[in-house]
Amino acid sequence: MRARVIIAFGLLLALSLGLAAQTSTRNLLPTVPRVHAANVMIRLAGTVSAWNASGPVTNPTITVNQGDVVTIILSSTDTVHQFALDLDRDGAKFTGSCSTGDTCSASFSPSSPPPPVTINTSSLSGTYTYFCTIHSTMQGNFIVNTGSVGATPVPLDKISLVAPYLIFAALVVALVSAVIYRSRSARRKKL
Ligand SMILES: [Cu+2]
Repeated sequence: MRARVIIAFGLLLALSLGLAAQTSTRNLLPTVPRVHAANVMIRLAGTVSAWNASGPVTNPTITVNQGDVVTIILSSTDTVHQFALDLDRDGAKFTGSCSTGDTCSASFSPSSPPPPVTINTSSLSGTYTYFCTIHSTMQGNFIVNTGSVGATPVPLDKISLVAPYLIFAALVVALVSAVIYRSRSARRKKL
């Protein structure tokens, strides 16, 4: 009779331990944000009529996620061009030295492609204009999306995280109960 009470008590203890562990981890375990930042490479071929004039989409809209590091590889198919991104959105047009607050390439021709232009978008959001500082026909949008960056939490499978500990606790309780039961029945036999 006593043994049954002990075993029942052990099982109850294991159950309550499990419930306690499950409840306490519910608020302690953080959710893990998704990471979207990536290295993005864009190729723009300069032609007086448009960027990427020979491609399927001319003056293509460049869309990236905030946090992406964008590398723009530039080339020219005809004459001298200069890539610029109006980062401060002041709309200023210029040629040669880059306007303060913007990002530009060097001037380049078919025989002298410039070093790639790298744009870190971690503090950018919304729509910017990229253009050729020499030809007004070469202009497109550079869009930095912010919605999907680090914003989608992934819920953790909390039960599977604590399950090994619950099983261990239940085994310990069962073992202790069995030992107590055996020692008690041995003592009873002696009597
Ligand atoms: Cu140009």
